[in-house]
Amino acid sequence: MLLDDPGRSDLPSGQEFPRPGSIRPIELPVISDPRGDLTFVEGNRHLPFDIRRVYYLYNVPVDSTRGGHAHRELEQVVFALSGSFRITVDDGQTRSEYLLRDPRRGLYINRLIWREMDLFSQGAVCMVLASQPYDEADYYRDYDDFLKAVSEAS
Ligand code: T46
Repeated sequence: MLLDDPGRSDLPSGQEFPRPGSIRPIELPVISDPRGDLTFVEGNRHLPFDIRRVYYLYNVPVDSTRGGHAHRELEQVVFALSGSFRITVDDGQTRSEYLLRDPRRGLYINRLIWREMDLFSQGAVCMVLASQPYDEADYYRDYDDFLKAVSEAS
């Protein structure tokens, strides 16, 4: 699936907090003029969390595979700031693939979602906005441990 569908730039008021294991496209605003495009993001406005960490992947070899884990609590939104890559997300029952290639359109990934990233284009830059600081203890890096956690949460 391409993240090219129009989405929302703001969460409607009163919207329920996303359930664990949920995934959804996020569309950010853009202000365009002859000087170029400007996109901005504010925590708790365009995303359903406070942004407590930003990291980015770059100089990624085109045959690289990243991810291969899920998080206990962390929520994230993943963007392709430049170039493109595929992200495969798995809630323990269903796997979906997204091609990220538009810096305005990201993918929100709640806790308890397994993710893998590959098919990086030359020069791709992936930016991730995260709800928590880095904590290795928050990772499920073993797929069976992840499935067990999903079944315990449901
Ligand atoms: C995710 C995908 C999209 C840190 O020290 N601080 C950090 O904030 C991060 C993200 C990583 N690290 C260390 C941990 C490892 O020693 O950097 C090393 C590589 O991390 P990892 O193998 O987890 O990188 P990816 O690209 O496979 O996964 C990352 C995130 O970890 C993950 O949450 O969703 O990007």
